[in-house]
Amino acid sequence: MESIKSMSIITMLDLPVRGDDRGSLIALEGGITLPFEIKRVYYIFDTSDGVSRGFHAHKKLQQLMVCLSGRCRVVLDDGVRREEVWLESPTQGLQIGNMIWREMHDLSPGCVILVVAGEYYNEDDYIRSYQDFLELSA
Ligand code: T46
Repeated sequence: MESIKSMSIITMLDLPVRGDDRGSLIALEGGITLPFEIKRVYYIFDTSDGVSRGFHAHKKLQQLMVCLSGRCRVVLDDGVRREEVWLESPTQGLQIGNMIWREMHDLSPGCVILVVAGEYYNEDDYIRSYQDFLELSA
C-alpha cells in the first residue's frame, strides 16, 4: 500500500499493477492494498450528462474510489478545506475517510467509478445536509 500523494485531504493510492504481456490486472485486498477490510463493492456508471453526484459525508465509512473508465472530478471537503482531484486512471485510487464531504462532477461519457467500502450500506451513516456536516465536523 503505497501513498503517492498525501497532502491535506486528498490521499491517492498507487495501485499495484500485476500486468504481463497480455495486459494489466489490479487486485484490491482488504488490509493489504487497502487500509481497511472490504465489506462492499459498488460501481457507478451510465450517469446522465451534466449530472453531479455525492453531496454527502459519512460518519464512519472508509472507502476507496477508482475511476475504471473515463474521468471525473471529485471535490472533497473536511469542513475547513475544500480540494479537488481528477480521477482518470484505473491504477490510482482516491481514499476517502469518514467525515469528508464528497461531490463528483464532470463525469465523462462512459465514466465508470468503482468504490470499495469498509462497511455494508447503511443510510444512517450518511450526512446529506452540508449544514449538518459543518456542525458535526466543527
Ligand atoms: C459515496 C459516493 C462516492 C444502495 O442501495 N446501496 C449502496 O451500497 C449504495 C452506495 C447506494 N444505494 C442506493 C441509495 C440510492 O437510492 O443507490 C442509490 C444511489 O445512491 P447515492 O445517491 O448515495 O449515490 P451517490 O453516487 O450520490 O453516492 C455514492 C455512495 O452512496 C456514497 O457512499 O461515497 O457514491
